[in-house]
Amino acid sequence: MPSQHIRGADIVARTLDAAGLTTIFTLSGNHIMPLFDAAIGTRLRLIHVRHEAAAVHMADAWGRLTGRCGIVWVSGGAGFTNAAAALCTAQAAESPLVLISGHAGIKEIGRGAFQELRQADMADPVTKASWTVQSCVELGTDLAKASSIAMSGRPGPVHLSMPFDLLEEHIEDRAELHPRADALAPRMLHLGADDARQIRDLLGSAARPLILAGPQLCHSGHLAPLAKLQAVLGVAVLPMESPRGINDPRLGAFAEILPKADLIVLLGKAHDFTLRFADAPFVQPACRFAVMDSEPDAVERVRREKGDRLAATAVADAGPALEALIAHAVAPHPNLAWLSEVIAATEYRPAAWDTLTAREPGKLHPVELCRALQQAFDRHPDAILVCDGGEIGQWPQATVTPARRVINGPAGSIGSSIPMAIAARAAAPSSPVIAVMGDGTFGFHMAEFDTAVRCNLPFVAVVGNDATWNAEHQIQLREYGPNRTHGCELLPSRYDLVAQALGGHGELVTSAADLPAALDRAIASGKPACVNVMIERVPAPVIRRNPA
Ligand SMILES: Cc1ncc(C[n+]2csc(CCOP(=O)(O)OP(=O)(O)O)c2C)c(N)n1
Ligand SMILES: [Mg+2]
Repeated sequence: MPSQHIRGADIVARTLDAAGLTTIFTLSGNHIMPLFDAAIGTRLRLIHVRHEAAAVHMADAWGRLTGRCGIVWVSGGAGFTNAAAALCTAQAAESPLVLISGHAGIKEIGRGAFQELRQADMADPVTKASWTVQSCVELGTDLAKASSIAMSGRPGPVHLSMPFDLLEEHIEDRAELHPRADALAPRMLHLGADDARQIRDLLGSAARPLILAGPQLCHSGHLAPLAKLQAVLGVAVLPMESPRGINDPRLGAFAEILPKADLIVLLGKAHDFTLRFADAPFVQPACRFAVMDSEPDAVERVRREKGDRLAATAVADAGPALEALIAHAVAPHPNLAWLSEVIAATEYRPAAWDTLTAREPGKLHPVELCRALQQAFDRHPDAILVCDGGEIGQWPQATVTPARRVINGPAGSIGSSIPMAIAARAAAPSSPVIAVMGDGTFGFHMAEFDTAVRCNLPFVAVVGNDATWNAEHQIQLREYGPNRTHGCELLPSRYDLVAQALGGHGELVTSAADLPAALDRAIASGKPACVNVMIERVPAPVIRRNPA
């Protein structure tokens, strides 16, 4: 081929390389082998996995931790459908990623092509945008558009199918095939000065205001500005990224003071189930609202739900709105007693937890597990916490205070933590990564220990092993009675030996006294590790100062 010609797949690889999007989470397949070939000679690094959903979870965690778009390559057909299952986790967590799927050749569509499937239609409900590239000329510019959409407004996943024949096609090289760097960047919707002042004055006129920040502001990079906003306004700013919503154990006894608020400012935070739809008795009927959201539909939803109690609205991105509110702050809110009351409620944890121990021999109570975890985070302040899975996942969210964390998020999906931990290590190569998950959750992606060993991306999976799908078992106990529990039992399996068998480090822990040293050994091993901790089967905490 003459040198002035370029292959479609090379356009894709070079676009990613030029944009610095060089970490690719992928699993091979016929349709994307041109991309694998095109990666040779570029800076692209392929982290190739054992299940396509894991690649999406990795890109999701990567996006949340780096603030840059995660990139996934998967094959067409079943490779794509496996990957698609993980998109709703990233969508609900407002995490930017581009899923590139291989696809039957465009010339073969409708003719019974191998793995022919309406992939773009399938991904549509779980993405911000989803389409099939229509010509080789558009491969680079469509990719740039996909990245920009993923990063803009409320961030989220975008899916792009790239037909095999377009990736293989050779066309004359020319400048317009290669998008400029700014074509991949997000389009920002800033909060105007008038809107910022209006919200500020509204906050000042309320007696007991609260600011609730949505999932995208819970990602690394926004936490310091959120704390700053609270400091300059003297108004509590609460990050919300848990499907447990107002009962998120990270927010302590927040649900107890929420009904006292007379103004709730939703900063990129959806009016949804996590707030119990902000209805009484969770929120007082006279409470007013203000909304800043990049999506006009999200603003309209609050208007529909709350009518004339909606006191101010602005269509603006959450990140820039946060900065504008800080810039326009003048004096702290006069009701500092209210701020203290909110902080006291959200920081409240039952004193009994400090000394709680397990009743059953050979097992730990989850708070004992978390005590040792907190010590590990004290020793490694740069460590990243990944939390997942059912009842056990709630305990570290309540009690461990890492500088950076990734949780499965509002989708309430389990299973993502092993891939997310691997991606966290790739994003922060010198930081220990500790992922806490249930035994059920461990099973979803345990083969990714192989990926972590191969790619030298160590992390520690701490399994709270109660030999149960306990979150669902607890529902059965509560709703249907102790005689009607079934279908949620698991075995007390040796997941530590699974890690060992795949080339990692494994520890079995059956007493609280042994856990700190086991965690130390796991971190020091420099290998992907599993600390398999036998725990009691207890319900997750719902924190109240005055339990009913
Ligand atoms: C993908 C997915 N499948 C099923 C569920 C329902 N679910 C939520 S928690 C849970 C049990 C988790 O068990 P485990 O990981 O062992 O944690 P535990 O609750 O036992 O602490 C299940 C099945 C879900 N949320 N997401
Ligand atoms: Mg369990």
